[in-house]
Amino acid sequence: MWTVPPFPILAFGGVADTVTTMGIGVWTPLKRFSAAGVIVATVGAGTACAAPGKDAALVEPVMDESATEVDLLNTEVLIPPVLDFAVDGQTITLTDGAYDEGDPDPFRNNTYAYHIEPLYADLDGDMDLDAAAILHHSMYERGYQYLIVWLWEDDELVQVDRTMSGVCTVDTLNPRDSGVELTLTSVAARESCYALGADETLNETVTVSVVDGNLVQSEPVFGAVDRCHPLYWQELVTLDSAVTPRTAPDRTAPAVAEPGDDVAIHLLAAPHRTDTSEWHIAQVVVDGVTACGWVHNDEIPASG
Ligand SMILES: [Ca+2]
Repeated sequence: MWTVPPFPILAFGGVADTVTTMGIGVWTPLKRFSAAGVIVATVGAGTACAAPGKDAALVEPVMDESATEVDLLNTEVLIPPVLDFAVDGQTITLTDGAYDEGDPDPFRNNTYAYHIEPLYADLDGDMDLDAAAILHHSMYERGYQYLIVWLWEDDELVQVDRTMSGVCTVDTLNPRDSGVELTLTSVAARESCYALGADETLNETVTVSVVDGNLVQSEPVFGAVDRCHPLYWQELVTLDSAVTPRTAPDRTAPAVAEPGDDVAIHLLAAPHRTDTSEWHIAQVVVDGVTACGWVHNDEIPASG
């Protein structure tokens, strides 16, 4: 199942950081161009089959497609953090779907462009179309592909301030009933393809949705959007199931599994547990399917 990545140059690099907290909420609102629609359908009235007293007017929701009228090729975009969740990303302004920092030093110049232009799906299941796109960042030989998600909220498109970490390339992005499906080549969270050997990547097909404002993986099993494949220097440490892996490094994020659930939880760790991070990515194996989840350091027993 391990495969060679299509090209080895992709890695995170060069995004300026500004201090803030990592939120799970939403970000910049964009302009609204049209209104939502709800139709009222009268069912049964005037028909031979209508039962007496049953001529009720039923509200039948229709998908609100207002988001499709927002210009996402020319807009500000937040570049969400992927390597360090304690910092915020920077914002850039896309013009015709691209941004060039204009640094005269070609070794330092950051450029961004849509790898897959915005498409529309109802990611949070509230009967209005939301948007998703893949934005490719490159700086010299380095790069990263960001899943960018916007929700239609209060008559505006609002960007979710999270993306998937550990992604090398996204080959396809398609709308699904309750999210977007990606076929991707991925690595471990917080790592870059650039720094890896060719055989530490994995091809996957996953569906991403938004649950209570949280960007989550909804298929093939519920979990974090961040990837959790072990690198060549990591080992899997099986944890007691009393821990609560979450979809984000945040105590308020949804639980991937609750203590006592019939799952196996494997921490991705260096052999001597030199990682002193507050949060650690783990594999959560549910019925043989591996999801990813974040485990707080407080829940991990100290290694001898
Ligand atoms: Ca929606």
